[in-house]
Amino acid sequence: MHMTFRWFGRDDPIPLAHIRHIPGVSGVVSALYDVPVGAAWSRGRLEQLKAEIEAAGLTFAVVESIPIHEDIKLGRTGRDRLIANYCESVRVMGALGIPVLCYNFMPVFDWLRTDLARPLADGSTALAYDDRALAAVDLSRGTGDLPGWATAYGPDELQRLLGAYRDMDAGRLWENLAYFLERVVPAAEDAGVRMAIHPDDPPWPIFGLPRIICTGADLERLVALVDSPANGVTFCTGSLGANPENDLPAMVRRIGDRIHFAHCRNVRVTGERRFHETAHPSACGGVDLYEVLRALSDVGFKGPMRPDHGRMIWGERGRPGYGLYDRALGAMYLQGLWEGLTRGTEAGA
Ligand code: DNO
Repeated sequence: MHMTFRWFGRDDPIPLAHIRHIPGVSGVVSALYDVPVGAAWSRGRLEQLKAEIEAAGLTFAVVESIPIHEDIKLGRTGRDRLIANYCESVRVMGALGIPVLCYNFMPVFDWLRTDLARPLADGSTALAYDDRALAAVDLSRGTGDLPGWATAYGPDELQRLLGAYRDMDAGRLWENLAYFLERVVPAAEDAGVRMAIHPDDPPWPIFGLPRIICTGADLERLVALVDSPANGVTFCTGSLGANPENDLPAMVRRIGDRIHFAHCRNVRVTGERRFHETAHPSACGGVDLYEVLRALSDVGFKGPMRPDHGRMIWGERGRPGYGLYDRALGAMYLQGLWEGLTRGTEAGA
């Protein structure tokens, strides 16, 4: 395992130099955030980003993400050209030696929360989600009011997109995912890139849109769609852990060497489809990170791991979930667990 840290590029208030101060963090997880969805990434731009990361003494470990155009998810005419562009971006990554690509296949919205600053008992704030609050969201105003990092859509565009998904059920979404992977995974194999799908967050349908990467069975179906080591998973403990029926360590053991990236964070489930995020340690939330990491070390996980969302603490302001302080504490906690679990074993070598 090697510890990494997400960095949002020059717009990120956290400088790379500060990331470098976190003991043990060697890699950066980043992306070209301003390329329009569907366009191929330019080698020159990615090379520049890589050079900037390396100049700070870090490596470019993971691209998170190259977003997938809605026409691919919808299976519309024109998807072949968009998929060709996607393959080109994957080839560019491979040519620069960036080995892992985290992506998702969630219709319209990426991860979503209904509260960006829920006060916790310790005086910090954290991201929270409540299905009842989601039901009250007025989508006729576009995505502008939504707390999350969805691509921004104006009211008309959003209504058109939601309309296009009206007839889309989970079965067709799976078909479109298979169509995409059948074409992109061979390109990834050739380029030496490992694809790592991010589970749906939260792991259930929202706004009536299907979501298909929510359970252990879904992850197993995903890796079987194209049976190649290049077709793998980002194991996100917070996304999957929001559904108390998911047995995370068991899932790790079943997916095994198809886990190419680990996102580690903790959540406390407080009701039906209701949860808030917490500090990383097992004692702070409902996810037993000790057991998840034990399972990861047992399956010989050697990939990048990153501390996922943290609380906002010590008066820090900035991108909710992505402050420096609590994620840095998370990175230290996770490395401590890992050292304790793996010292003297092959995984800890
Ligand atoms: C949220 C992130 C996700 C993730 C994408 C990957 O904090 O984990 O936005 O980057 O779903 O495509």
